[in-house]
Amino acid sequence: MKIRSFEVYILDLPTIRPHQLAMHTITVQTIVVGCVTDEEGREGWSEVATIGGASYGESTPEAIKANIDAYITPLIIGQDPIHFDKIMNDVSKLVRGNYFAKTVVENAIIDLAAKAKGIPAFELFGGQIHKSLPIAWTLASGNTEKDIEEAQDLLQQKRHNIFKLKIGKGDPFKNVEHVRKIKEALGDAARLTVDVNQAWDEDTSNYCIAALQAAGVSMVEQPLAAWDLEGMARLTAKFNVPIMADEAATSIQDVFRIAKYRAGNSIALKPCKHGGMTQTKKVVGIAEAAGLGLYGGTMIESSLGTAACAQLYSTVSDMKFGTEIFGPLLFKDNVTINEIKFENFEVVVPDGPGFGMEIDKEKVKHYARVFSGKQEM
Ligand code: MUC
Ligand code: MG
Repeated sequence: MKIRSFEVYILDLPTIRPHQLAMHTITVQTIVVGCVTDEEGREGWSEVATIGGASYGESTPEAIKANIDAYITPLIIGQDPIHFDKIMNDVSKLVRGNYFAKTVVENAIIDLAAKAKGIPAFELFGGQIHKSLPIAWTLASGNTEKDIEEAQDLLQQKRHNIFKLKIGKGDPFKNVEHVRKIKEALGDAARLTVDVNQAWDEDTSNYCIAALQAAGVSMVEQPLAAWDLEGMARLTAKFNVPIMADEAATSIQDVFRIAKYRAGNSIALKPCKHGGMTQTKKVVGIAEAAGLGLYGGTMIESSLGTAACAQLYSTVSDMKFGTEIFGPLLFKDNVTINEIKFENFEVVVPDGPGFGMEIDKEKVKHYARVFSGKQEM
């Protein structure tokens, strides 16, 4: 069986409420969906999400699609999907960076290869260790009372007992007070983490992390700019609360440098940042060897991309900080017929063939942007 075609779609999916980050408030989340077909007519599907155009990272949806269409698709036609690592190795010789684009391509090929064998994709990564994983929710309404209410409701439903607060926007000192009040209201019933999304300088971090640590926060994600490894190393050495690298932890080489200089003592995994599932497993290896704590991160993918993350994370032995792959719960609608289950504070790892999700082509068509060129499914 050989790869016959690769199509890329850009979809805009509305969220159930505004989701406020340091650089952007999401009301419509843009995802990029890939579909690979083989000569027998079988299909593999993949998804990556992006946040706020170019404001979160360099890979915009438009660039992902353009670079796959122009530079990656011609390299994969005629190849055997089961050789997904070899295929991506060949691609990487001619396409630098472009980690999100490579993830769309590799994940679709993996979905196809696993479906053709009638096995879940995690079997191609050594087998499933966890059937379900702890799942955090992000409180990001921007309002203290609303966030407390939302958290209490979710605790009662047994949906989440880990909450992340996005505190990179606005006055850092007011934001720390916002976190302290939420922690006080929830007490020991929930674990609270924060994500600064690179918004603070080192002085602000020194003051605010001390206050967050005193308030009982259990992890601080990416307080400084992604480039500031030295500053991250100083914060990691200074505080007991774990400091997590997210935007800084992209390529395997970047993660190696973080490990070497201890520029963070934990890493947020996201296949899209690392360039696919194979690269993510390499990141896991580096982190395990260096004693860095792992977190199953998200770019807020819908059910399709979340299933791929869940399957890969289920093959990681120790996910110290659990996961945050809550994306499907934030969307008003999904592009798959089946849904991912969330129960007892955990996400249940899909275990059907491929990523275990059945694509809803009508939904893909409905939410896809229309281009002047022909788009067929
Ligand atoms: C990020 O920076 O971690 C993940 C969860 C969330 O609310 O935002 C994303 C991005
Ligand atoms: Mg983050």
